[in-house]
Amino acid sequence: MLKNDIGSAAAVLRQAKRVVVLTGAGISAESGVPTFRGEHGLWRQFRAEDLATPEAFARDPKLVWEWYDWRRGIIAGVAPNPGHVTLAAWEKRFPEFALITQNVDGLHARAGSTNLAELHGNIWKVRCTKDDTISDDHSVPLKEIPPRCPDCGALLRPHIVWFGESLDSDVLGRAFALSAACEVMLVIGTSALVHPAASLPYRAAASGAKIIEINPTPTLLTGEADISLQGKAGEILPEIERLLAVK
Ligand code: BV8
Repeated sequence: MLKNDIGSAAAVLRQAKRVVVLTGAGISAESGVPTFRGEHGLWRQFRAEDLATPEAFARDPKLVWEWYDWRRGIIAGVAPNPGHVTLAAWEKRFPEFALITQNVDGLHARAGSTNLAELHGNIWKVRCTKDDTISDDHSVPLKEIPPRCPDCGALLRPHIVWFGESLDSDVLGRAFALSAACEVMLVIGTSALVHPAASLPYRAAASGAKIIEINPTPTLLTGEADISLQGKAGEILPEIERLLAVK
């Protein structure tokens, strides 16, 4: 077991050519986006099964869209934090760098990340429930709730993966391939509860990758990590970058 300190993490990363990062809601917490399961988490006020499922949407599309419209309003008012910015810069620092996110807030892309896999979709994209056409919709607030397809009039849904729905097979296949091929995987700001995303670090470890976790609190993954840095991503990531920048 390597030492749980930033210096050890920087030493491991300094040797690495193929680095993959998996993020969850915690990477956006310091931007002001509520996480799901923390004490101020989204699920504290709502029940996931009442909102983030196809059944909930079929039962009450207006309620589900009111929830997403409220979240879009919060996200529209925030900015990427130093954690997002550092990860975007790391696309140039490492010969092979890829970012896999469970987040739907679009903040990694806004920070400049381009080699990005969004496992659970994107809150700024909508999908026609009739023909699956995907389009961008950045209107805040939504022009109408629930929104309808301008072409066919069918309900639009968030282009987001709900519980009980399969992830896009190409995106998931790429995420597993990246996990299997990396030398180091950083797992940042996730409770490591939601599958299949939560199995990616185990896939990486099975191929011999070093696992570095960044999270203020222990998670289901902490016992498996080679290095566990207990703290905030927006503070720890810039600190690691400072150490890597020293030749
Ligand atoms: C699927 C979209 C096949 C909604 C989301 C038992 C075993 C295995 C699987 C299952 C099972 N029972 C049920 C399942 C399937 C289910 C699942 O995994 N359920 C869990 C809850 C057990 N999975 C699915 O349904 C997936 N599909 O399996 O398809 C299938 C098909 C048909 C039938 C069955 C199966 C679909 C999963 C996607 C669901 N959609 N989101 C929306 O966003 O509106 S998941 C939701 O949780 C978010 O996307 C989020 O990304 C994800 C994970 O949460 P986290 O990101 O980890 O956030 P969380 O709040 O939990 O944790 C934040 C962490 O940050 C904390 O640890 C905190 O300490 C830390 N933190 C806080 N501040 C900071 C910080 N870290 C760093 N810095 C800080 N400053």
